[in-house]
Amino acid sequence: MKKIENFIGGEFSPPVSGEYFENFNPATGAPYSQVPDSDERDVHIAVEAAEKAFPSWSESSLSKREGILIQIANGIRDKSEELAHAESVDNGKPLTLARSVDIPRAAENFRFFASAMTHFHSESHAMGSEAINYTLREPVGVVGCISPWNLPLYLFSWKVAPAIAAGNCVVAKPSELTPMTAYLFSHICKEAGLPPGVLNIVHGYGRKAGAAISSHARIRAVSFTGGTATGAEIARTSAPMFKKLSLELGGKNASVIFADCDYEKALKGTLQSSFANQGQICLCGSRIFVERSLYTKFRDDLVAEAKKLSVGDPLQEDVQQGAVISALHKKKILDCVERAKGEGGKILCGGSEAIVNGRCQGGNFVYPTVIEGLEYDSITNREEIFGPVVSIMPFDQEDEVVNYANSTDYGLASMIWTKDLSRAHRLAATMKTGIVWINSWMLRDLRTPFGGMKHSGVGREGGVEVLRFFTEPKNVCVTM
Ligand code: TXE
Repeated sequence: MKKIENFIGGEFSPPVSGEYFENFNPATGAPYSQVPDSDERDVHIAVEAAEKAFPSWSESSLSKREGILIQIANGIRDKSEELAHAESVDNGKPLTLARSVDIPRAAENFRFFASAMTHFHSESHAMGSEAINYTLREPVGVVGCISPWNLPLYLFSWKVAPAIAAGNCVVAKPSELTPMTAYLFSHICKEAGLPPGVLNIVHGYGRKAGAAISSHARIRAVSFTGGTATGAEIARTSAPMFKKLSLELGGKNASVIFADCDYEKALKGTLQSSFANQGQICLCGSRIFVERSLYTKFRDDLVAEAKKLSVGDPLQEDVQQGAVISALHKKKILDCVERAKGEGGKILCGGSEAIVNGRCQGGNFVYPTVIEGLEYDSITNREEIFGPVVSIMPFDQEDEVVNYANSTDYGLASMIWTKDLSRAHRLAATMKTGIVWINSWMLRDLRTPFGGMKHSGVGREGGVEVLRFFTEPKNVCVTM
């Protein structure tokens, strides 16, 4: 069984405890690698390595940092097939998805922030002839990055790339459920010439290694993506220590479909937003509101398309739905379906475990599920399920659907499908979400602010926003 190693101070090392735990392949249910069970001692060693690297890295020229980030991007590109395969095995997602989305995007994150940092600038404020203020943006220091399992290398690199581009040194922890690509990536960083200690990767459980990152006094900022409950716990630890915090949390996103939409586009987009990555993307649209005059047709077509999605071995090229992340998560999803039934929901398709024969018979598969007949404010429509499960409902009035869409504690993304441009802009302005897609889903420009309102998080990633997060502004006032 392959043994994953920590990457600290440019070297590969076992955890101080010497203990490892098993990493399971979600598609087969079998353990296939061993993960270091790191604790606060490993995190502390990583912090010391990061602190040692910081003076030289933070003062290195932008062109040096840019060059190394581009080398890392090239390294990911050159190993993309190996990484895509590893991501599929580790996470259960279709290989075709890892190959077309996850791994290219991880390379793009490095390429983008290599360049973005060279365009980053700060402000000056003149006070007539009396004085001028200018703002310096200095790297924060040692920062922590904690990432989830749903888009493993994609989200890990989305945090690490801007952090190091801005001159910080990082202690990072990928999810214990999907550590493999971060491990392979640590080799890429070494080969790319990233100086020792600039990026340190500590593997292990959230409650141990993750908590040690959020509670370490010398880690000055924490960027986290994951569950809302975990985000609250990290905030409880970090806030009294006055750490900078960026929290990207859950979502319960609404797709709002008007009768005047481009029908084929809306149907295809909604199918994708419902079931991509087995519904395990914080941006997935799990509540679908359809204008009543279109409701029956749209519902029937969505159900027909959902039934056509091939569920099976993620390594097979024609499979569209792979495994969900774990047996525990599968149970959570199926329990949510039972709860929906208890709330009066009617299962139009799916609603059960999918049995996949052969190599994957011990895996964690769930059929794409569409539920009808739930109240907009039912628990099913308020709580994140994070699986291939959507609820579909009709609406009559624009005001009514705005109220429905905004009725959850979450506020990450919303999707509006209409050809009426005035209505689209009007609705975009009323949505209490950090992201609004009009006639698309997951169309991403890395320069834009990314993140959510309400319980979907605090702060924004992406473009200038994240470079501001990973730097401290300092105002210098000079009298003339
Ligand atoms: O994520 P966790 P879980 C949602 C989704 C899912 C739920 C729980 O609804 O069902 O969250 O998923 C680390 N201190 N999302 O429990 O635990 C952990 O090791 C510091 C939404 O698997 O939040 C991992 O690296 N770190 C989501 C990371 O946090 C801690 C993506 C995320 O794991 C920690 C994933 C602690 N006390 C789940 N506890 C999204 N927004 O995309 C855990 N971790």
